[in-house]
Amino acid sequence: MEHTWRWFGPKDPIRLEEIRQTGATGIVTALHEVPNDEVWSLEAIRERKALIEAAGLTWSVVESVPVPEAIKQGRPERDALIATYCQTLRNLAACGIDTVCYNFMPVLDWTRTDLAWSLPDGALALRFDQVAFAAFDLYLLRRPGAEAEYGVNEQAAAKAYLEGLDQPGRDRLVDTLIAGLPGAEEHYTLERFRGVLADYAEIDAERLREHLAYFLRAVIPVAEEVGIRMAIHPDDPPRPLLGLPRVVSTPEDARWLLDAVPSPANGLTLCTGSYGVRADIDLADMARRFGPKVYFAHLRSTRREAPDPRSFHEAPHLDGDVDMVAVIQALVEEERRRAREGGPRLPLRPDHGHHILDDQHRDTAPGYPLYGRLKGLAELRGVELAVHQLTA
Ligand code: DNO
Repeated sequence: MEHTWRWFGPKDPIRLEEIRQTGATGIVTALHEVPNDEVWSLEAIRERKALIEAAGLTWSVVESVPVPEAIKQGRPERDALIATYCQTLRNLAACGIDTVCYNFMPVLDWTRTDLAWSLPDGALALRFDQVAFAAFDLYLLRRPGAEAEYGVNEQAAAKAYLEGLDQPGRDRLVDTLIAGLPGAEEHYTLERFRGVLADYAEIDAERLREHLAYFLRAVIPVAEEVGIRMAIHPDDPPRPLLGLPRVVSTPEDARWLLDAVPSPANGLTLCTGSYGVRADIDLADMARRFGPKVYFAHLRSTRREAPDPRSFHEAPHLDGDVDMVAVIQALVEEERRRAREGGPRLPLRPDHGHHILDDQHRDTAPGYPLYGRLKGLAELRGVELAVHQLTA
C-alpha cells in the first residue's frame, strides 16, 4: 500500500524533510488557510504541491475539503457553496490530485475529552470519557433537554466529576470539546456553540441524510467527470452527540451512502479508529465487504473501557480492540485484486499516535506527534510486509 503522513502545511512543526525519514512517501494535507466558503485556487494548489514535491514526496490525498455547515443544514445558500466545492474539485483534478477525504459530521469534527491522558508507560494518549462528556453537556454547556438523555446515575457521576475539577480543568474540558482539534475547521466559543446547536434543532438523522444525498447528487458527478475519488470519513465517535444527528457511523450507513449515488467517484475512508469504537463492527469484515470502495485507510486502534464502553482511549496501533492484522490482510488482498483487475492505489496513514519520548517536549498537535506516529507507521508496515510474504 502507499504509506502516507498527515501534514498540516507550512505551519506544521513537523517538517517535510523529517516526514521523508519516516518511510512515508505520500502527504495528506489540505489548504487549511482557505475559508470553507472559498474556492481553492489553482495557483495555491500548485504552490503547495510544488513544496511537497521539492521535499521528494507526493501529495497523495486531500484531507479534507470541508463541507460548510449550511450544506449540512440544507440552507438556501447551499447551492452556491456546492458550486464552490465543485470548483475546488475541478482545480484539484487539474493539478493531478485524485483523492479527497471529507466528512459530514454536524458542528463537531472528531471529539475527545482528554488530549494528554497518561498511560502506565508514560505515553500520552487521547481519550473520550463518557462521564466527562456528560459533565460538559449537562453542567457546562447546559444544553436544553440534555437531562432527559442521561440516567440518574449518569447525572450523579457527571456532577461528582465536575465537582472534582478546578476552574482551569473545566476550561480545559470546554476547550478540548469545542475549540477544535487539529483538522477541524471550526473553532467555537461556548456561546457560538450553543447557537450552532440550535441551528440543528429541526434536523434529525433522516433530514441530515437527505442533505447528504443532495450534496452527493451534486458533487459526485463532477468528481467522476474530473477523475476524483471522494472518500467519506466516518463519524468519530460513531454515534450521535449533543443531540446532533450523525449518519456515517456504521457499515449500514456506508452502504446507504454508496447506494445513494452509485459511481466510481463515491467511496470511503476506512477509519479503523472511528468505526472501531463500536463493539458491533468487525473491521476486517468491513474491509473485505467494502474493499473496492476503500479509497483511503486511516489505521489506528482504540480500547473501550469498563464499566461504560462508550468511554475509550487511543491504544497502541497494534494493541487495541481492532484486529489490525486481519484488517491489513484484507487490504493487502484488495490491493492484489486491484493489481489483477485494475483499480486505484490504496493510500493508508498511521492515524494519530501517542505522544512519546521527545514528542512530549515538542509542540505538535494532539494526536499528531512525530515519534508516536512514526512508531505506528513502522508497526503497520511491518505487519503489511509479513502479511505479503506469508500469503504470497
Ligand atoms: C482526526 C481526523 C479528522 C478527519 C476528518 C476528515 O484526526 O481523522 O479530523 O480528518 O474528519 O474529514
